Amino acid sequence: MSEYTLVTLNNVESTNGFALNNINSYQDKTVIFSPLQSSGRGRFNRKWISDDSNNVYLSFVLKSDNFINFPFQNLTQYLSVVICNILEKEFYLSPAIKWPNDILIDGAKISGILAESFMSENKLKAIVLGIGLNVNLSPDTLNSIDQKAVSLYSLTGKNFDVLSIAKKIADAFFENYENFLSSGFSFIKNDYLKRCSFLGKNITVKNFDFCEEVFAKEINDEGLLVVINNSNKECTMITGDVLC
Ligand code: BT5
Repeated sequence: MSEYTLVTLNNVESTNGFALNNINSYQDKTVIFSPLQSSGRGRFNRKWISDDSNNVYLSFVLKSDNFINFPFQNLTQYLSVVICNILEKEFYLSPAIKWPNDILIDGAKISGILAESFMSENKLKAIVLGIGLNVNLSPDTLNSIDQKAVSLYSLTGKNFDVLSIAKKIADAFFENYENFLSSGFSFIKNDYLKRCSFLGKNITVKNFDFCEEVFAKEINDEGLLVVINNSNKECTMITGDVLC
């Protein structure tokens, strides 16, 4: 397993924001953890909702002198597989992955992942890979979210220690990180596909403000979603959202 450094904060606006603002203070393989987060962010400027309960807010600082050949496209997918393994082994849940990297329990979102990059002098210097996992989030807060959402607490009625879950996630992430870096998506393809929801079904996809009904054909060897649209044309989705 790769060694990593864990930095624990008490409270933060956003672990991703904190990591990016202090990027020069942290080496490769630093993990920033906070049990509280007041201004979490999602993709496309969306918000990651929290309350005053303890949850897992984690950001991995990943640096390299040479990001050529780095499997960027699949990094969030690698983390989604890590999270699914933990939800299955530690909590006996049956998570599904909604492309590219939302983690759902019975169709309700329990975890989201956001990768951001840090550039300097036109060069990519670091990636900050953030994950939010609803551990003790209250039913009231879950109800305020504009899609179906759950927490470990809402599913089990139990409160959990978030630091120990955060450590399990970081341990599992770095256990196979080097293997993932050398093999890319092929290293996780089977583990990813077996949790993949929506494949072989008609789905709605959204790219910016444009929604379209398509048939979800497959995930290709690069981890991209291949769909067939209404004109019977095959398209590969690189970004965007899958709606139900
Ligand atoms: C994500 O974005 O799902 C990525 C979320 C990443 C959050 C982590 S927390 C640690 C780190 N620091 C940060 O500031 N961020 C990262 P996206 O796919 O855009 O989904 C956002 C959507 O998920 C929202 O528009 C809501 O519909 C829903 N959502 C918001 N908060 C949620 C929550 N706590 N649980 C479930 N769904 C939520």
